[in-house]
Amino acid sequence: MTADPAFRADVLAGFRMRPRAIPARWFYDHQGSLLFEKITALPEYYPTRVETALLAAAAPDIAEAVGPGRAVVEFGSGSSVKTPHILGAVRPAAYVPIDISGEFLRESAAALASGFPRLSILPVEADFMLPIEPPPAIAALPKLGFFPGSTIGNMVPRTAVNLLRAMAETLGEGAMLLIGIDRVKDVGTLIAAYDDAAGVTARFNLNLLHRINRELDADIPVDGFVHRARWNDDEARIEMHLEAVRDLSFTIAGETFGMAAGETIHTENSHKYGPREARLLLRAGGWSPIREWTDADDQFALILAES
Ligand code: AVI
Repeated sequence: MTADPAFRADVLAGFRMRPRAIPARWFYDHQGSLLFEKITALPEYYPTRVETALLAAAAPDIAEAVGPGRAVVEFGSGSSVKTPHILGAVRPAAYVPIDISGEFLRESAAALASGFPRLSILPVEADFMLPIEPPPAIAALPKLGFFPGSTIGNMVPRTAVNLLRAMAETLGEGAMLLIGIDRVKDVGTLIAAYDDAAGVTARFNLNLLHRINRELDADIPVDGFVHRARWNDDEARIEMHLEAVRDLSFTIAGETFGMAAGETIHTENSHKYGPREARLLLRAGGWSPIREWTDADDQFALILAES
């Protein structure tokens, strides 16, 4: 398999720097995407369950606040459980899923088409971190952006603000945005969600090393690493790391690296936001929050904002 040059560059740069770090977006090869799907069904991983229930319960309110005749633009591939709730409630004029993976886009568009046979589905294969020209067919329609899953939490706040601004540009005048944001909560619940008893999140994290071995001609001894999930209170985020359990030496694309026992590779941030911080983040990104829905335990928030 020919490796993605950006993956190769990020991995080599990530192993050369201190502390070592690799961007979380590289988790999602085919195997990683399957493992993430498993994570969303774990008893400890509350975000998917709570957000889906919230969407179902708030759907009539959301439809009323959003009004008729909008095109729904979803950032990231449509999840099979969440998207139908929003499409069923809002009854949009068109649905535009945006994703960097054409394979995922085609799969999710096909799955939705059978449930919404009369809906015009216009997939766009693109990196949604940058402003995108929407398909001409929806140019004149007001838009509702949909960004569930607290994916915004995987970005450091500065990147999150840039993304929110890019979304405002993509969606144009009079747009609204419905975004899912995970809340700060007790550390025990958070750690359990990112270090589950069945070890699925550990496999998800370690799969990054398997992927490097598979795609970058590397010989990392994966059994020399363990999964770690930590709460960073200063940054209000869960961090995932891969920690070397013994002194290690390996090569990646012809370059030799050494790691001492206890050294880690930082592989993911998952920022959590309190109610005020979430609203501040949206405002910094050019959006004014207008409605908010949370579950009874205030675990997760769905926020509707206008540009
Ligand atoms: C995709 N993203 C919102 C997940 C999260 O909760 O930060 C990724 C994840 N990493 C470990 N478990 C789930």
